[in-house]
Amino acid sequence: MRIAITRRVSPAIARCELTHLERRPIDYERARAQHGAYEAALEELGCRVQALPAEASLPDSVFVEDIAVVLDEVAILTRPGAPSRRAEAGSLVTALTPYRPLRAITAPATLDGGDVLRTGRVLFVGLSSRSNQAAVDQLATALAPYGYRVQAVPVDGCLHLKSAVTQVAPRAVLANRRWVDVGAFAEFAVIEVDPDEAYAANGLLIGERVIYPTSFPATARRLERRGVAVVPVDVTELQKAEGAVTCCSLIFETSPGAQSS
Ligand code: CIR
Repeated sequence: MRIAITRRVSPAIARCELTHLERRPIDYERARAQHGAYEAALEELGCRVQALPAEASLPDSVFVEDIAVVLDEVAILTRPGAPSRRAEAGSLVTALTPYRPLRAITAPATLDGGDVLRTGRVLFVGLSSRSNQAAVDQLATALAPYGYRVQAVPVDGCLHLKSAVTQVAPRAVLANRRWVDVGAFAEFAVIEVDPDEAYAANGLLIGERVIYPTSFPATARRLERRGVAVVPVDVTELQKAEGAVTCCSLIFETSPGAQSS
């Protein structure tokens, strides 16, 4: 069975971290409704959604992806680059414990899950304002026994590696080349975002379909022309918090050895 762990939008989301965006008012009720529709899309794609309650004092806690990297054999708790986000781990530890043994990234390493793009047995890890080389080294050491290779990828101009590139098909990635050198992804066909849609590289591949924001219609058309089936979701309020579609869930298979994405 495929699980998607989510967390309901914090009533404090207006105080979220922002790095590349200007602060704009966030309509909390609308954000909650959009998040609910996102969870419905996860269910439509076969996930059993396990929704954690909102955390009143943790503004960014809806973005659960940043707090853990869940692999088939083990889950790695990150040490988020923004200190304000480090308390988000608590309830996720409780949620993940039944499914995986847990390991943790420790200081001086910092890592946001948004910087980790897994394709098969390779983890591409963004070197960003949130994630550093020490985290790459710790991940490589922790995961080598399971046969994973960890490859650092510098990102520049955006928050996370997965702001710049995500996998959208078994052999294709969607990328904004202004923010990442796609040389690391030589085994993949590269679909480029529309030049007017800089933030459009984040899609969430589940099975054979991609949950994708309605706010990037030109890039969505590019995906569809390349045979990628898009499941549209309106996440405009979460985007004001510098969030995207991968960051609102942790998706994995319950049975060991199954492919998680
Ligand atoms: C932050 O700056 O940490 C949040 N406001 C947004 C995190 C988005 N996470 C993601 O895309 N993986």
